[in-house]
Amino acid sequence: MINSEQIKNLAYSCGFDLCGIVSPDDIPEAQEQFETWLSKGYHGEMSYMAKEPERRSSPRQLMQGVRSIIMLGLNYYQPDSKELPSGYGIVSKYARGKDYHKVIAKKTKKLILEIERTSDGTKETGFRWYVDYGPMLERSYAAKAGLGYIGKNSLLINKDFGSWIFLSEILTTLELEPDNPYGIDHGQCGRCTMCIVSCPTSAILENGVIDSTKCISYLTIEKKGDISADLAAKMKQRLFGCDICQDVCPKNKAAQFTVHQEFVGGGVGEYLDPAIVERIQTREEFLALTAGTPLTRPKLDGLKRNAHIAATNARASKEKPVS
Ligand code: B12
Repeated sequence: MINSEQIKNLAYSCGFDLCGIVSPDDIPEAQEQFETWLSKGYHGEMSYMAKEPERRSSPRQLMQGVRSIIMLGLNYYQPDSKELPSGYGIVSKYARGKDYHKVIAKKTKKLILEIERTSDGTKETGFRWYVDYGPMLERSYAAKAGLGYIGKNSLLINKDFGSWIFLSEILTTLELEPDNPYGIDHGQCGRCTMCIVSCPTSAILENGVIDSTKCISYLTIEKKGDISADLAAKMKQRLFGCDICQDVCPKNKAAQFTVHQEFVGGGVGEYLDPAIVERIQTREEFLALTAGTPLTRPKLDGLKRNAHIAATNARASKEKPVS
C-alpha cells in the first residue's frame, strides 16, 4: 500500500512544489463564512459560486468513498519589469503564460498514473481531481493540509513561496495519513494591514473577506458588461487581473522565481498594448492572441472593455507608470 510520504515524493517528481494530505472531513467554520459571504452578495455575478454551496466544504458529497485529499501547490511567481511601457495595460502574474488549469491538469494526470503504478494492485482505487473550477474551498483544505495559512488578503500564504501558488487537489479512496496543519510554521499576518490599505477599490473588507464586486480581479475577469466609472478609474492600467494585494505583502518579499516555464512564456506576457486588443474584430483574431491562456475567460467583449479602460486611464494619467 502506498503511504503519504511516497505520494509526496511522487508529487514533487511530477513537478508540484507543495503537497499535503488532509482528511475529507467537512469544515463547518469555513462553510459558515462562505455562506455569509454569499448572503452578502460578495460573489457578484459569479452565480456558479452559489450553486449547491454546501458541497464546497463537504468532499464526501463530491466523491463516494473518498478517504483522503491530496492538496497540491505550484509556484508561479515571476518578477515585474521595472517600467510600464507608456500606454500599455498590465496583465497579472498568474496570467502571463499558459493557462494554469491546463498545466496543472497535465501534471495531475501524470501524478495519478504514478500513484497507480506505485500502489500496485489498487485498480479499484478512485481518484477525482479539481483545479480552481471544482466545488471546493481550496484554501481552507490547503491550510488544513499544512500548505500555508490564510492571510488577510484571503490568499493562502506559504513560508517559502508566499501567496504566488496555484492550488489543486486529488480526492482519493486511498487511506492516507493526514498532515498536521500546525506541523509547519508559515507565520501569520500579525498587525500588518498592507493589503487592506493598498487595495485601490477597498475590496478587502476585513481579514480574509473580499467583496468581489469591488475587486479588480473580478471586474477584469469575471464581470460581464460595463464597469462603473468610479471603479474603472481606480483600475488604472490593469488590463487583466490584479496583484496589488500580493505585491505589497511582506510575506512575498522572499518569493522565488518559478521553475515552471509554462507560466513565463507561451502567453501574452506582462504588458499588452490596449490598441491591439481594441482593433480585434473577429473570434479568430481574439483566439490568435489569447488561445491557451487565461485571457480567453472574459471573452472578446470583456477584454475590449478592459483595454478601453486601460487606454483611457493611461491617457488620463498622462501615461505615468501606475503605482
Ligand atoms: C471565486 C474566486 C475568486 C473571486 C473571489 C475571491 C475570493 N477571495 O473569494 C475573484 C474573482 C475576486 C478572485 C480573485 C483572485 N483569485 Co481567485 N478564486 C476563486 C475561487 C474559484 C473560489 C474562492 C472562494 O470560494 N471564495 C469564497 C470565499 C468566502 O472563500 P475563501 O476566500 O476561500 O474563504 C474561506 C477561507 O478563507 C476560510 N477562512 C478564512 N479565514 C480562515 C482561517 C482559517 C484558519 C481557516 C482554516 C479558514 C479560513 O473561510 C472562508 C469561507 O470558507 C478559488 C478556487 C477555489 N475553488 O477555491 C480561486 C482562487 C482563490 N483564486 C486564486 C487566485 C490566484 C486569484 C487572484 C490572485 C488572481 C489575480 N491575480 O487576479 C485574485 C486574488 C484576489 C483576492 N485577494 O482574493 C487562487 C488563490 C491561490 C492562493 N495562494 O490562495 C485560487 C485558490 C485558485 C487556484 N486554484 O489556485 N478569485
